Amino acid sequence: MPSSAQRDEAQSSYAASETAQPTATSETDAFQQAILAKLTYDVGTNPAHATDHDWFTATALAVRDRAMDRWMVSKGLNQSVHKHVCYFSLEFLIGRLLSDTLNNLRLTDCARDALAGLGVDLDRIRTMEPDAALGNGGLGRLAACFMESMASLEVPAYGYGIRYEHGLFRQGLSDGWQQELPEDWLVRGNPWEFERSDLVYQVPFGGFVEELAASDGPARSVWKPAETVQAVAFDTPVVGWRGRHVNTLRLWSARAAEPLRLDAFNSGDHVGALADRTRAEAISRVLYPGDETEAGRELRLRQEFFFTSASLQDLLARHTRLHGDLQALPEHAAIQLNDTHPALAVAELMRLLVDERHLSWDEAWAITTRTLNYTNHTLMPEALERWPVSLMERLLPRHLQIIYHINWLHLEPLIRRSADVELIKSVSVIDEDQGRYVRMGHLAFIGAHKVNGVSALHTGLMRQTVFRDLNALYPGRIVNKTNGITFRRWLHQANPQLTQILTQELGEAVLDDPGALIRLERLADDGAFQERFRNQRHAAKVNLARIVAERTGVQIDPNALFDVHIKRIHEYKRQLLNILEAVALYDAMRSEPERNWVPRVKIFAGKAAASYHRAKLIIKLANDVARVINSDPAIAGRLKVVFLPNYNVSLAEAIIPAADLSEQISTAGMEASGTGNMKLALNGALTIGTLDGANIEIRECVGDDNIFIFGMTAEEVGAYHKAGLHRDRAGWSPRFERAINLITAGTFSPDDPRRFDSLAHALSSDDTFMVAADFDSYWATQRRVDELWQDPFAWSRASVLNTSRVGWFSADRTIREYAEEIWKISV
Ligand code: 26V
Repeated sequence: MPSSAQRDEAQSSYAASETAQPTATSETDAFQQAILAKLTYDVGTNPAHATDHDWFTATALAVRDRAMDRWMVSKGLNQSVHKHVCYFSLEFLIGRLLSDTLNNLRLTDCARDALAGLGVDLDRIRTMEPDAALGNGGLGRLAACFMESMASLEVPAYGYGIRYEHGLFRQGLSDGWQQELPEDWLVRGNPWEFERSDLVYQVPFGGFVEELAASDGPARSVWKPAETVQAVAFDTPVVGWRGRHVNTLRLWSARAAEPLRLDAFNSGDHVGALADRTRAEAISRVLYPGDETEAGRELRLRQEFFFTSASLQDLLARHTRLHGDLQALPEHAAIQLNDTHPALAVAELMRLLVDERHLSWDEAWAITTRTLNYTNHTLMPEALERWPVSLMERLLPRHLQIIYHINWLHLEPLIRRSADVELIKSVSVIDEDQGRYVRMGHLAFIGAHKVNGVSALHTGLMRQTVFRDLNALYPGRIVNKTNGITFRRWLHQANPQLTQILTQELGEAVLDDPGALIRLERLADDGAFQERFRNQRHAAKVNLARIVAERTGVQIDPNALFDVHIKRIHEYKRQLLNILEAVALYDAMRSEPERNWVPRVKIFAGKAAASYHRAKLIIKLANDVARVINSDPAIAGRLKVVFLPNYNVSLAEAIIPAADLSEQISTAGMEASGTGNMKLALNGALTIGTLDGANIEIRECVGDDNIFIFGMTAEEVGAYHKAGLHRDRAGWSPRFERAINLITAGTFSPDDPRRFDSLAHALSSDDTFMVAADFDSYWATQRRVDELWQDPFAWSRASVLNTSRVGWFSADRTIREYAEEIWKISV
């Protein structure tokens, strides 16, 4: 961080403009003029003809202008300061930026008034902005929260990633089946970004390596690539809280070195003339939606190397320009690898330092391992990245050599002290069990200064499982950094009504210090306060009910318990367990219609990877179950099931403030952390969850009485698997059996009674995710939820206590911990 003298100097130009604060109205007038000028001179229209989208663009451009001075100051600061962060991530799931930026610049009211004066509604035009969906789920959203938090804490940082032309697919539903539709966020332009057409790096691929003998020293390796793709920078300002600091999100777009082969074009081959260009530009065409298919894998590796190489070249160019001496790189930059997607950074930084800057191997290795850090986000074996050696050899021959050498230096001491073969196999970067693969997690681990997990449980499991032997070789390298969320987006902006109550009760300070939330505790038992709290929640539920009606045609009662399960659809996240509970509840309601059932709406939203057939079948099941339950008069609307299509950041912002119950029911040991769990608890939802990921830490904060924990622990899941019990359906309870039978009897799919047989069969032959094993505990816990709901005072108390006690999950806390323990930057 800069010294105060540095900061003062860097900010002096800005301070001059700050001294003459305009009055509120003149500020509104000025802003109105700015919007009109943008509308006329940049959008090229006038108020009489402007569409909502035109107004959005003009407003965004006017807002962006307000961040420019501070951006320039911050940049100056970033370059003069001791150290900055480079956050390398293949995903940034940003969502919309207008409200975020307005809110952080404290310009929301000003913009609202300015637009109102022009007859334009801010809340309407803000929905014109497409979500920047440059990510799949938790990992990408975490990167977006971290960017906002780093800017807010004035941690100098660059986010580095890919400017995908098409983000995550839009999800449509056709007869309850997921359809993937192309996403087109850039078609109408992106008012936030700046194309830096002068900031271009060459990224090489393929070819071969030549060994050049040198008379005066060791042979040098020279990579002769077959192909070069250009990386063009696009910068987006990331405005921190109160506009104090603005960081840069730098996304790379791929461009062919030669846009057109004129000879081919002139000879009439109009398609062939563009072939190289198409191939090069494919790199930044589309985000990978999770689990890759074989055919697409090569492109994914090209994406990973493309952005890693461009980002490192950019960092080295900046460092050389500002500081000269490469040995000092670790004092000026900390690189955080968001999962293994940028793990090639280990080999690429070595290549740049050794081959291109002619440092010795040992010097380069010291710099590399002092600069890089790696965050692991999953231990699921099928999600651990590994690349076939053959593919790596073809695409990145020099990197494969470097990786082999790194691996040799890493294994050689073990071989020398004749460590056992199993140990050597387990810590080797090359997996040779079936075919030969490069293990990217191992590569990142070996090349990193610190390696972190994202919750206490997950970090513990890293030490015990995937990285056990590496942890023993490099003790102390693994640290925990429990995830966090930015409260600016997930509380202040998504839930202005709750925020208003908080500022009224706790003062404006609560906006700056999440720790202040704890002072809400004293109001948890206050009847009058509870009523205000409930009214605010009710309004959010009315709003969600409107959205549900618009998008699904289903009418839901805002007085019912809103039970929310929103996240990617995956077997380990166990949406199936929740649907089965809905079926069992439906069954129970039908058998005892006279009972005093708690009215409940089960709300699902989430996307399945396009090639994940079972996840897509689960979506179909949710929709089939919903159709039957919602139209059955026998249960008198006391249970409703809805599947809201196209879950994204913006939809999350509408659902979260309206949730009463938060479903965090992953098989214990499988969800690294979760962050939706934090967002929902912060907004007053009670969690029903397993002892998994950050749920454990949420329980520690909110207290046992204010969370519903059920099911097996991670340890018990392990033991259950070991004993083979997951293959035994003998333990099924009658209630679970009945729910399964209803499904396999075609109750919900009369048009195709066998539709869900594969799901039922999987549960009975290999219940990997413990759906059957945890069902009874889940059912019983849901009935405890019903019981508490029937006591509005007790429920509201627990809800208020959730909001007040989860301040610790602010991403500001997480970033402070990274800064202190990993990056060595003082905040
Ligand atoms: C998992 C799997 C599981 C098996 C098949 C394919 C597949 C593909 C991707 C993933 C997850 C990738 C990494 C990820 O997004 N992890 C999430 O990171 C969040 C932020 O740290 C964390 O809160 C989530 O628990 C974790 O799943």
